[in-house]
Amino acid sequence: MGRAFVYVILGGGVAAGYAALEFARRGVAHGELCIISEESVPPYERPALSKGFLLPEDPARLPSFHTCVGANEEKLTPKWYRDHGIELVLGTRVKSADVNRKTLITAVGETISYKILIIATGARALKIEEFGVRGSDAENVCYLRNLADANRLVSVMQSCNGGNAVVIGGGYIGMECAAALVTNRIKVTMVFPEAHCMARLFTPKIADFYEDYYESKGVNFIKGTVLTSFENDSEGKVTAVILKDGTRVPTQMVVIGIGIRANTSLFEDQLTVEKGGIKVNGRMQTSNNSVYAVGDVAAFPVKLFGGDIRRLEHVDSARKTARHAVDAIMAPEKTGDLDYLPFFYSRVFTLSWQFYGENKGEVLQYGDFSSGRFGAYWIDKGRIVGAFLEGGSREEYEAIAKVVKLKVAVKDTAEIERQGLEFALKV
Ligand code: FAD
Ligand code: NAD
Ligand code: ISD
Repeated sequence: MGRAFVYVILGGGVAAGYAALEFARRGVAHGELCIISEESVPPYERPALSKGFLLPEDPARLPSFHTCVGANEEKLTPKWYRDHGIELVLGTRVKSADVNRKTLITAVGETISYKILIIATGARALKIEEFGVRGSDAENVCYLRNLADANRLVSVMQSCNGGNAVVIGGGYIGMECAAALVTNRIKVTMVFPEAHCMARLFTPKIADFYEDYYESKGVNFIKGTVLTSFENDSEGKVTAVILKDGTRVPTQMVVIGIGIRANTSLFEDQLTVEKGGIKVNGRMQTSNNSVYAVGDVAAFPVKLFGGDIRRLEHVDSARKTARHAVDAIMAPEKTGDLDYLPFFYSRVFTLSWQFYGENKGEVLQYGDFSSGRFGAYWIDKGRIVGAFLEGGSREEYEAIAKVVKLKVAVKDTAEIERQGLEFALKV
């Protein structure tokens, strides 16, 4: 058995949703496009899963956060796909791909062929077993990547009300889930190997601000160590975590966020892979002309970084690379190389920050770190290459984005440090 399409998007996450919207805008004909997804629902805004979805009051639930509401665009409901003649093949895992034959084979043995393929398979959460620790399949241990994980996390949280949780990992998932757990009246201990939270991005001073804030909400930090084992009760539920330094932390639940791996495995021996992702050019085209890759799985040249190949694990990049691939496919003569400004953000409690560019070179920090009105610029080879701001307004965030986009030259670092945000607002 088999079906044939002109365009197939493999993966039904954020990038797939934004690609579908762009295909529709460019007038894809009914029956030409299909999205194959292992998930049982159409594409949704994954960032909502660690924010609105976990709220104790009036939590976000589908269909409210289907793509593309996160970018203030249309909401693509199941009806939208039907109305646009876009086939959704949901609850379906693709188990093999052949880019020479232009075919995909699903777990139930169906062959789906394409003329053009967009790989949008995203990433999977790393399991603690990959670090030599056993037992994360216990019913009160949670990961968070997809809707099924989020539903499970909510149900474990509900059965833990007023209790304790251990959060393993001090990155995005760890920080956002810890805030959500506290909001759900659960007492949190965070455990991570680095000296401070968000070590890939924050400076020690920036991290201090967020750690102090979390501590004021009752979060306890255990830094510089890792989990070595779980302790379980007779039903297999985790009752405590044991750390490398010997500490035993009793707990009713565990949330693990220790990074991701891009889902490249179907293509590793067929397409060029770099930086843990599928390598593409500025038009999101892989080493095979008929195959494009977008979102978390794509490693693409970032013009702003001199064409360096980067794999970015963030939603803005997923949205923009997806749209760019469709532009390159549907309007090749009018589409050049993507000129992307890397953008990262988070929202926790009443805090909210944005970061643009890269955190490379010398850092200049400004503002009032006690009141939560602060920011930072990163300067490399005499130019601003990165900018961070907590609690900014839309205009202020646009200003810091602009100084990075323009790579503004810096003559007097002391003066920029003194001016702080004003410097960006004047550019
Ligand atoms: P995904 O959205 O992960 O979609 C991949 C899809 O491919 C999934 O539907 C998956 O089931 C499917 N798939 C994979 N393999 C197969 C296969 N073999 N067969 C069929 N289907 C397959 N980024 C931010 O910038 N800001 C945030 O606030 C933010 N919050 C986040 C919160 C959470 C809880 C998570 C998990 C991520 C968050 N991110 C955030 C990251 C952001 O969501 C991702 O960068 C984005 O989802 C990537 O989009 P994607 O389409 O490439 O991958
Ligand atoms: P991450 O890379 O942000 O953080 C991983 C963390 O794991 C590290 O900070 C480290 O503290 C910890 N770690 C690594 N090895 C460990 C070990 N052996 N034991 C204990 N801790 C260990 O990854 P994440 O937080 O898991 O997030 C997963 C993905 O979701 C990322 O792609 C992230 O970008 C995305 N996400 C983004 C946002 C956002 O942008 N606001 C929010 C949620 C999730
Ligand atoms: O970018 C995002 C984000 O942070 C969310 O929570 O998209 C979602 C949507 O705003 C949810 O509606």
